[in-house]
Amino acid sequence: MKITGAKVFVGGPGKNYVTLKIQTDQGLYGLGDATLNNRETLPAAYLNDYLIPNLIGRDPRNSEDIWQFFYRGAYFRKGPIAMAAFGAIDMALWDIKAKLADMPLYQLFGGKSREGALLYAHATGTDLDALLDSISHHIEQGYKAVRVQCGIPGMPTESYGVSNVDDNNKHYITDFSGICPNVEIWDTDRYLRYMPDALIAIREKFGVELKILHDVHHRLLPREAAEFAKSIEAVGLYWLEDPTPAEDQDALRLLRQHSTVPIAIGEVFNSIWECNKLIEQELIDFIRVAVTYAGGITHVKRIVDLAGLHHVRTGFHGAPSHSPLCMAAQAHLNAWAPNFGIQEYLVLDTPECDALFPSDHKVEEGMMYVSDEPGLGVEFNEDEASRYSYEPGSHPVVRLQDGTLWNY
Ligand code: CS2
Ligand code: MG
Repeated sequence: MKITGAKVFVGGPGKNYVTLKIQTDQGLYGLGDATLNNRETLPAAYLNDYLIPNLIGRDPRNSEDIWQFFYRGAYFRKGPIAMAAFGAIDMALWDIKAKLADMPLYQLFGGKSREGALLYAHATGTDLDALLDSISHHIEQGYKAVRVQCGIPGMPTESYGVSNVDDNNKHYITDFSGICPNVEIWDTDRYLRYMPDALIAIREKFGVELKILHDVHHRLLPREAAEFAKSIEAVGLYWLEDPTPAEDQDALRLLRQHSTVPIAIGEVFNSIWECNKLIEQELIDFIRVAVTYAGGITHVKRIVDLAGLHHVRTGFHGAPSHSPLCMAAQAHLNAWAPNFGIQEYLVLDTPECDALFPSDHKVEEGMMYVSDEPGLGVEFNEDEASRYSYEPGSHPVVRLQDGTLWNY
């Protein structure tokens, strides 16, 4: 069996999905996602200029050797652009392998450990009342776990994750007005004074059953993160996400010394070499990598297995920028992983998105049910794809009030 060709498509309904289609001499094809949010043209160029010419003629069943060939063969290792491009190839090769076996992908990992995978949705409000309404809305939809992000009184601009749109599909983390980012202003003191009481009010209103998550988005210093975590112990958070930028991984020890709040980190990681210390030293409780950004199924499965040895559960990244292909790869891992925790999920199933990526993966009552179709269980409609092209967009950048650049 041989790979005969591969094509990259960039674009989608309100998002620049980077979709790879690998064709074989047996008519079977595989699909993968290389969408690196707000840098989408770069993995596409890496695929077109370097990787696809090296794929032609190879046996697609040798997905491990192909992964090693590209990873080691690049000489310069890791990095989000390369790993997203490898990730798309790897996903597509697993798709082909499972189609050859005529099995849904999760069967190749070891079958199902659960029927449905717990999801969490994003609740957001420019103030606490609006956030409480947004949480109620998600509970009415059946969600049992909700990430809560709230506007902070007196903060000069909205904080991370806050949107005044009630349309869950609005991709509030990308501004499509151009390639140059807007500036948001951050004030740690206001956040630390306001957010603990807001979280306590949320717990009081919704009771003990609701799983509450909160994302600090790398904004606190280690000592501040320890203070914050200590002050919200009574809330009983399901997780506190990215309390500090995780480059300085030893800093998390301070947080651990002062609090037992579960910590989730890893959405910006792209290799096991960024996860291994946090996992082996049990400095985190949930690993947040995404199958796209972290080199595909082959590499992420290694991370999941390592995490399983250290009581660390999965909480894969599921921002709106991940295409249904990445979400499908994660759905198959979620069905299997013995150390599955939760999956982030933002509603993707607009009619336009469904037309581009038809599938019967299902979301019901805050749970995801994996498709039983062979392979990843997602199709790609190339006629639909021809309606879309790349649109320049950007994340905001964050500055302190005195102008100092901070972490978005
Ligand atoms: C976020 C992300 O989903 C999350 O937890 O932190 O949406 C993040 O802001 C984006 O993926 C950045 O591209
Ligand atoms: Mg996050």
